Amino acid sequence: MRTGTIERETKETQIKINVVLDGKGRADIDTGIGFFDHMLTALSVHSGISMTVKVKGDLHVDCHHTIEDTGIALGAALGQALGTKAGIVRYGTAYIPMDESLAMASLDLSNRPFLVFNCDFTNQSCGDYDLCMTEEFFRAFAFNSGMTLHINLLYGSNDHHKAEAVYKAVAHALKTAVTENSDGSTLSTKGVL
Ligand SMILES: [Mn+2]
Repeated sequence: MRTGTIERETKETQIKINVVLDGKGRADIDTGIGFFDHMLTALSVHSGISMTVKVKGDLHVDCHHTIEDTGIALGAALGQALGTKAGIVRYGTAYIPMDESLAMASLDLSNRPFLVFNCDFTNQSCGDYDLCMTEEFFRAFAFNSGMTLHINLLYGSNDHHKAEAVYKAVAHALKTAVTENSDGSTLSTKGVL
């Protein structure tokens, strides 16, 4: 079973994360930020990656450290579960609509961390979740898992829908990319990632 476990503690956040690439997408999420829990639950359920995410952060400051550090730890846990990244489909791309919004995510589990993020929000926040943290979360997630990640919001007007479409698009792209290939080989002209 491909699993990753990360415990990370700083003066700003205490984080315990476990991910299992089992195709079941069982989510047990508690970050103290309701909308972020909603997004991570979508990421887990739609990727098929079971995720336990328990975070105690300095929310009396704001949500920044909690969300960014969760991205760091969740990315590290995914990277651990993937190991050398041999034997997987490697690439995934998904277009996901949510009502009036349409998001596209395309990713490569390449060990070449990169984030392209094209999504503007109208409002500052959804609940206690600052929408500007969406880009910070995915940057931390991509860089700590070894992923090239492109996110484009093609159109949309409702910020809740836009964010949810983005998280679900990443989830579906990830579901494809982590799928084990038939012969366990590394998809690379170099033979190694
Ligand atoms: Mn929703």
